[in-house]
Amino acid sequence: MIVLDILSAIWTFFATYVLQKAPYMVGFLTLLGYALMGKKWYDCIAGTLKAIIGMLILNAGSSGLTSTFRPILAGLKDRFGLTAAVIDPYYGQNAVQDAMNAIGKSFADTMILLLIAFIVNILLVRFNKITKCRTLFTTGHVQVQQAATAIWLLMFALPGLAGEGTTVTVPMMVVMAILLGAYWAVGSNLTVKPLQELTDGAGFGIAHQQMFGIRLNYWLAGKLFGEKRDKDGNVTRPVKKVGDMEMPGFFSIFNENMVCTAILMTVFFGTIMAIIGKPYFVEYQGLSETENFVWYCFDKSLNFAVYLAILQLGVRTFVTELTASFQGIADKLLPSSVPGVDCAVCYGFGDANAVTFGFLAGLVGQIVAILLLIVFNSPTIIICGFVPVFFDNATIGLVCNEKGGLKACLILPFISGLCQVFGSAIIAGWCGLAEYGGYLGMWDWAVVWPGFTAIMYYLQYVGVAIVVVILLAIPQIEYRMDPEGYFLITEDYEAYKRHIAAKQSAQAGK
Ligand code: ASC
Repeated sequence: MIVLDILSAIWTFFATYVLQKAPYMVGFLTLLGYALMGKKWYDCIAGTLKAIIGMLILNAGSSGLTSTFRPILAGLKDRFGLTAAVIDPYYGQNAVQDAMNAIGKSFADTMILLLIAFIVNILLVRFNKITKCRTLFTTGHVQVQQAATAIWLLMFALPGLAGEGTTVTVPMMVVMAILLGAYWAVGSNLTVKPLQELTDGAGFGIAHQQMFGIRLNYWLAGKLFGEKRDKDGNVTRPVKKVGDMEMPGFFSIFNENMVCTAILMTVFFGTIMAIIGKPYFVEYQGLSETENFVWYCFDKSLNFAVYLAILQLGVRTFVTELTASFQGIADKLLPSSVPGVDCAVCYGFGDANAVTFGFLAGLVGQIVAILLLIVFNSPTIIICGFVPVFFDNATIGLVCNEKGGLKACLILPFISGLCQVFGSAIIAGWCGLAEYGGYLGMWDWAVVWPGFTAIMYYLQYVGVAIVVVILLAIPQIEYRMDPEGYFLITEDYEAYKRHIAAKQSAQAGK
């Protein structure tokens, strides 16, 4: 008994302070990796601290962005007196909490769910010769948000499984663990190729909330806007990336990321803040009556560039530590694997301006979609939340720019913004979460999960099985498309590039 108590206490500590807190999870993996590589103890400590501090810096940037700009977007709702659901992971989590309270159910077993999910993830990667999964999730905070939304969607689709009692049933937990575990492993695995290409083999995937979105848009960017060659190998459709654009005269200042972000954000947020008006900021945001409102808007907008710079510094601080040490884990414990990390980590790679352009294109898409909902009298109105509109679309924009250039970086995030709003309006209205004021709203949860929910709603247990089979089949299909390159891409990126070049020249020779 005592042994069990001790084990349970250790687990609770680990789940609370490490698994759910990305900086410490990254630190833990760095320590483990370096230890497995047999590094000196003081090198292990130095590397671990650097990884933790880098992640904490990244968090300071991302939470600075969120806390500064979320109230501005949410202010639109109050300004127009809309009864609207805000799409944002934190609003979404609160909405689920309130909705569960309202029907007299409670779900307090997040820790157990995370434990099962973590084990499922490790097993899927450990046996990746069979499963073809190559990524270990390190972002517990998003897993908790997703677990909250998934439980509501499952209870909606399969009320029988939820049972009559006040707590969540064991069968429900099992189904949820299988579904979420498969989604996490398969989703983050899907991002390996786009991310290795973006970072030139830095050695990580994304473990976040737009993993299917990244892969689909990466594919679309290549198909619709990517480089094309004729039979002789001449380029017939070149790709002009954001970073290739040489702006003349005044416009050349846009080549500098900080200046570009500052100017564009001042124009965009300045307009939005002007529409909302000073009284809202006086009442809710601590602006004093006497302060100059134009200067206040200018100051807030400049902070976007500040937080983005902090975020990128965080990435530079920790990424090499994590990926270098992960080699130890890949060699000794989880072959051919890479860590799956927060989407913001990729903002340290590719063309920095693509982050800004992707975000703005997504914001325009969301605003257009919201106006359409209002014009067509939709029963559910959505309001943009900062986290989906920025973190999803900046990530998608960055990946699309790499594959399909500026056009892809603007058009695909714009469409993604439409999808986020329309998808969220449909699912949040249908499953009843809209009434509680929020929905998770990130790309996968606005597009992929509504699809899963519909399959399970109409086909019940058969639907659950179909969703699991679809998920598990995805890495198998990807593997079969390039069996030689599939594991090479994580094991030795330079060799992978040679493999792809050889494949391309063989094809051109045909
Ligand atoms: C999310 C979420 C956050 C941000 C962060 C981005 O989905 O809950 O706090 O994105 O992870 O860096």
